[in-house]
Amino acid sequence: MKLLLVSPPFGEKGQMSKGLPIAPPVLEYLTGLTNKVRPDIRVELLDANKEPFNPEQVDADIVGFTVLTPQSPWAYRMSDKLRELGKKVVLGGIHVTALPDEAKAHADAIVLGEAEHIWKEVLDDAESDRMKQVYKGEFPELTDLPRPVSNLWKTKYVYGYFQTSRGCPFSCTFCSVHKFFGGKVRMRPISEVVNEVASSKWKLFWGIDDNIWGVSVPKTIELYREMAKNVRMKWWFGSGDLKSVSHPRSHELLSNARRAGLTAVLLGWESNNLSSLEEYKAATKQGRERRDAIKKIRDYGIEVMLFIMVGGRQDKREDFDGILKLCNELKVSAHPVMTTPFPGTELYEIYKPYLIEGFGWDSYDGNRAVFEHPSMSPREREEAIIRLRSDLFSIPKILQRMARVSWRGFPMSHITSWMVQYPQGRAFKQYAKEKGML
Ligand code: B12
Repeated sequence: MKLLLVSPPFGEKGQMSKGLPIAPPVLEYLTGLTNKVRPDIRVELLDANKEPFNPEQVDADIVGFTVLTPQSPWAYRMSDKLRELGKKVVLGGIHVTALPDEAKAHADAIVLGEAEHIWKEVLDDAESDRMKQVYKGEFPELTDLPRPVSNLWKTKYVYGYFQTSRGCPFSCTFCSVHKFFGGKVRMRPISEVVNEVASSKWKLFWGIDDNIWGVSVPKTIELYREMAKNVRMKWWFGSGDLKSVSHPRSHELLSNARRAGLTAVLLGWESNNLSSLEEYKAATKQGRERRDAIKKIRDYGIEVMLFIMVGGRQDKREDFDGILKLCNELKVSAHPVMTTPFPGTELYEIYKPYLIEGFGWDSYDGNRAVFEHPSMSPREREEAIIRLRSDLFSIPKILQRMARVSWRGFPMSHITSWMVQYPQGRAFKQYAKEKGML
């Protein structure tokens, strides 16, 4: 049996984001899982951000799509066509789990939650033509996970990935993770993570944990120590909370992180507006001294980028400029996204009465204003975020920020600083051009 796994394109109407440097982790992982449970099945991968996808040319018995919310309209369209052509389609991922009834209408089978315990049964059933409509995954223990398979790509990437944990103890209202992966954090055995990274073909990685150090500071220190000992000449970046940086063992945490190859961290600043932070239930994970945390991390030679939402119902017009001011003061960059209430989250329920009709899921991409705001029109908010992004990423500003990273991180943290800032600036500019704002 032949299996094709597809990662749908990001972008409003399914246009390709060719520049994405990250190999889709989930496809590499599902290939590893397939090889483990059904080694006889031939797997092919397709990243529709980089390669055109034509259902008529698919040479596989079964096609699996991984689906995030903004990808769902494209994935559904392609699934419908494939099914007309007699192919079997399986859908999985966060959006499918959040809205199973919607997804079910476009597939022979859907997989809810994590696939580890259920994938063999899906493949066996597909082969013997008795697929169920819905398969429910469980929260697996993260021991002995299959390794990602990185050698099937037809296109080029800069970063591979590794994952050390799933689940999150925080329950921020905007985030899908708590519900999907559960509030109990599961960690992989340290030796398995270290061996996987050490033997991977990749030199650069995205550590895709939701919080690279917030799960348990002592355990994370242990992980970083082992990485520093056993992984040579590999570097990575990831997302982290601010609170852990004020842990009594923060010196050990940060010095070992640097030695383990951490070059940059995307810090969950979440919002610059305190009422929004409350609405997002994200205040507790911030720590009290969030500005000091940034300086502290950089002093260890690790670059920082703030992950910030803006345009929420509690935000004000001046919050857009506030982000620019914050970044200019701290000489730090940010990745600002429009507040988006994803289905299945608490924020979705809070914002439901204000959602604007006529927006498809492809508009839930972090660029569009999909709900009514008490004082700003959707257009005002969309223009404000485009302006903010283009103000943030001029070349002199990028260089100024790079210079703020301590020389302890030279050269890889400085290179990473450029690599996470410059392409983003270019992509934001391109988007502004498409919207007729440049
Ligand atoms: C890596 C990542 C990305 C990468 C993707 C890289 C790539 N090329 O694919 C990038 C940076 C591109 C990205 C972008 C975005 N992301 Co993102 N991302 C993640 C992250 C950190 C990890 C996902 C991952 O790869 N996990 C590893 C794999 C192995 O696990 P998995 O995907 O969960 O898969 C398991 C199951 O879900 C299931 N499964 C999944 N797919 C399938 C398919 C089949 C057929 C089967 C059987 C099973 C199955 O099986 C797997 C094993 O159990 C998650 C956070 C998280 N914890 O999930 C957010 C996350 C998925 N992202 C999210 C969001 C919101 C976005 C953006 C929209 C952000 C934005 N701009 O606002 C953009 C989308 C871009 C756009 N313009 O549309 C949300 C999703 C919300 C939603 N409802 O869709 C998440 C959950 C973050 C969050 N905290 O809420 N992201």
